[in-house]
Amino acid sequence: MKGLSILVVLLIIIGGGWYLYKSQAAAPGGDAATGTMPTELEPQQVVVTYTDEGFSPTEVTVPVNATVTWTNDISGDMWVASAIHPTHMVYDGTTLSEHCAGGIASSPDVFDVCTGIGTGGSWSFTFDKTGTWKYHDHIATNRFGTVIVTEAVEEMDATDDAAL
Ligand SMILES: [Cu+2]
Repeated sequence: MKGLSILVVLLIIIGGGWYLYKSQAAAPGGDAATGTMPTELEPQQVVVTYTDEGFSPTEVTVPVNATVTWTNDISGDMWVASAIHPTHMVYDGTTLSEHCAGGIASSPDVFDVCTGIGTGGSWSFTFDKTGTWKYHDHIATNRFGTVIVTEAVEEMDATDDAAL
């Protein structure tokens, strides 16, 4: 019986020692793994200028959670809104009358200015959904643009390469 107790104590000591050895041995690998982990991407900022020729550039490609800012360089108002005119439902599934009640966007996730932005003014929107998002000027409905929102995979690969 005494022999068994000693054996159990020995096993605990050896087991504990092995565990400590394993955790310490694993620690440098863990740190290295953390070091090569891609750091969280800065949200990209992209500017689209609204000119007399339309949106410029007409199409932009950004990683998810990027913010696109439209600046109005025309003499009239600019009203950026999700496709499809006149309902503007494509981005978030709600209609213009639902998400722009009272001329104010019902949430920051509404891809619709919901009002006219005057000359020199700007409006920003952060895209948290991947996809190809077409938009137009709700005042001059023959003016179109596209924002392509991608997963941020390419940027992460670049970070990994830089770390190696
Ligand atoms: Cu419209």
